[in-house]
Amino acid sequence: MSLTKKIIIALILGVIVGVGLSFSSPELFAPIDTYILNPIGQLFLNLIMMIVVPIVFVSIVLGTAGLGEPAKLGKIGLQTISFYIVTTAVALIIGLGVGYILEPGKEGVFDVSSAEYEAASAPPIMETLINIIPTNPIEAMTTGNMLQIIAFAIFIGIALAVLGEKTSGISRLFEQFNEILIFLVNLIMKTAPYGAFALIASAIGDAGLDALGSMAMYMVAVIIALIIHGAFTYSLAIWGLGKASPLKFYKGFFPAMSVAFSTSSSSATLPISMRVAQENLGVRKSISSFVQPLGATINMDGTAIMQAVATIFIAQVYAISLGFTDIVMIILTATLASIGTAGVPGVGLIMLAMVLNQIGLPVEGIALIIGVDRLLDMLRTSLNITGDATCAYIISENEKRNDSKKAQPTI
Ligand code: DAS
Repeated sequence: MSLTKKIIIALILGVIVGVGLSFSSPELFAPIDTYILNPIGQLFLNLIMMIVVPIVFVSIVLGTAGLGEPAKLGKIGLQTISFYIVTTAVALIIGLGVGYILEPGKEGVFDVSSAEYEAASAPPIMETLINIIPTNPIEAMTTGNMLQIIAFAIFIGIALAVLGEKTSGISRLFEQFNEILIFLVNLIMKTAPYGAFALIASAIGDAGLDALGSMAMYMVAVIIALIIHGAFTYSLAIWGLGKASPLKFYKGFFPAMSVAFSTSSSSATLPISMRVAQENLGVRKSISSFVQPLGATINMDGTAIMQAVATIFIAQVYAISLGFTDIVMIILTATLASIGTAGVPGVGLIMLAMVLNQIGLPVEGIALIIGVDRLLDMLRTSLNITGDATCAYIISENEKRNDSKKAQPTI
């Protein structure tokens, strides 16, 4: 049986067990979660997080060096950043539109008097952009500062590309280290069904179905916006920009989406999403190794959609009307905010606090949505990594077409 089928079965069983546990008493759920589900889920997460920093560093070095001359790196980099910014802005507009149309905040009767939320501090955006260049690359690696790791790896990759033969031994070393990491990814992937089962059973069992009731409209609004963005924006981009088949893309990329769904972490899923993009979709290694790690850190369309819907929802619950400038500020802040945060579970809420602060909405409104956020995080993380792979797929398909045109003999 294929790994994809095993993961799908594991997810279905996980949902069934999770729903069953959500009806059970806390006395029954707690020990099952503490001694079975959580340890299995955490072990799986730790296994993939163990190789994230080395695989991001080595992939970006090889990806950057593999692109060859810095001019090509500049071209691919510009295409990548532009695609990420435009699709994030589109995601926000879709989220805002669905939030205005469905009005999730007007449906339920929400008791805001007891709502309180301590926003985790997030660095100002300008500070984040300046700090992309690490003063201590080793510290960046030990602390898992993904943007700084990526920046340092790009410099190393450019040096290897320019120095060429002089550093061929080092390049070979990176390539052999990459082989080791790919072997470990394949080994860890074999445990994915078990990890997926445990993580989703624990998340659903913990959220409880009562939390889903009052937040149903909010969840429906987020899910509809996620589906619209995935089904239309990405499909249109693959078809229009990549001249490729969206259906082939989604069929091939599904295994990575299912791992993102169960881990709720773009960073943790990165090793697997790169392997799946390269092996199932034929994305060139040099492009996948550059575009996807960058995207896992700075491109989070699913998160942007949650932030847009949540902002409209909180404004509606507190009966605060948003003007045109507020809407523009939401789009700008959320687009920039996604650049500075790593792809780990729950980071979307930290960024949401930044957006709410920026437009003067009560941050304690986050307390209303926190109960269902873990479940929505699974879905939006799947979309986050899909946006990264969409960009890599489009660029790779176009590069292949350009190269084949150049190879054709001119008559
Ligand atoms: N879980 C985050 C990620 O890994 C997304 C989020 O928290 O919104 O992409």
